Amino acid sequence: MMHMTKTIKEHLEGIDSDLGSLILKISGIANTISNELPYRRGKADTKNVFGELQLVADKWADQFIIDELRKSRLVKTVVSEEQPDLVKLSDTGTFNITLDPLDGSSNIESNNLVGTIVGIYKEDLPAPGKHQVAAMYILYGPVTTLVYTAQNGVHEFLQTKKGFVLRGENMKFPEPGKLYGIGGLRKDWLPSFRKYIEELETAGYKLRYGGSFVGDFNQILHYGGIFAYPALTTKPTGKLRLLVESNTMSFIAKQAGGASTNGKSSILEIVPESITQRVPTCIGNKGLIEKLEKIL
Ligand code: AHM
Ligand code: MG
Repeated sequence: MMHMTKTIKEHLEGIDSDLGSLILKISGIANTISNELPYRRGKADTKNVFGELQLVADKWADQFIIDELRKSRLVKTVVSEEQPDLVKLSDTGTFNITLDPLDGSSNIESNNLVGTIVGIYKEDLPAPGKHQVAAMYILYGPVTTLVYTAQNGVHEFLQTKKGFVLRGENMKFPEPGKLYGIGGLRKDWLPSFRKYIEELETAGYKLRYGGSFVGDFNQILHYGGIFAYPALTTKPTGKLRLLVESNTMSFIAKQAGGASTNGKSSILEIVPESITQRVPTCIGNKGLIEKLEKIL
């Protein structure tokens, strides 16, 4: 049996204590969310600011997480995928949060992967992704896992009866990588992007795409390769949201020795113009991202 000892609480002892408390508090939402998912199914008959039909689970998880963040007293404001405007929680909190409460929620119906994505800033939002102080996600899979970085490397934890315990420390994208996972219809990809993917296929990279950013990113982190929801001829900015989705994963990728690009330069450098901005998103092994930037 695997020898599992270090808890997430112990692991967080090495970082700034308020930040450690916040990450620990957020880790505490995972059990409730995975336990409630069986009971929070179906459509909510409302749309979010992106015009997407919300699910009962999306709205419930959003409210639940925001309430927990409020209780922590550590958070000033939240930008959430499910909220049209910045949500103010307190005047005194130290942190500002970006949140995708339930990413990949179209996977709920088929019981495929979903996750929660959280970016942590001290600066007021919207701010460039490179200014995050920490970033994390929770993946509700066969085992619930949590991945975080507080600029101290990327670390993965497994949910057990004892809570989250350390599974992998200082994770790096394996080289040269094995997989690619790309969203959008192939016929809508830009010709240069399609050519790039065909080269990867020729080189032996295998397609694995599950329709949840958290799950698709997580497998690239484990096996190496590239994830993208690229610019489409029909949607030049792609689908993913800069603040609540792409910046958070890009920050984790950089800490894991990888890189991100919108096609031209690092996603983390983009100065956001609005909290709802979308961005073409390509993330993975650094060499693959550099090659993609050259081709595009
Ligand atoms: P969501 O947060 O509303 O679920 O939308 C984001 C999801 C990502 O998880 C995933 O990469 C993408 O949308 C999948 O889109 P598609 O279903 O078009 O493949
Ligand atoms: Mg999402």
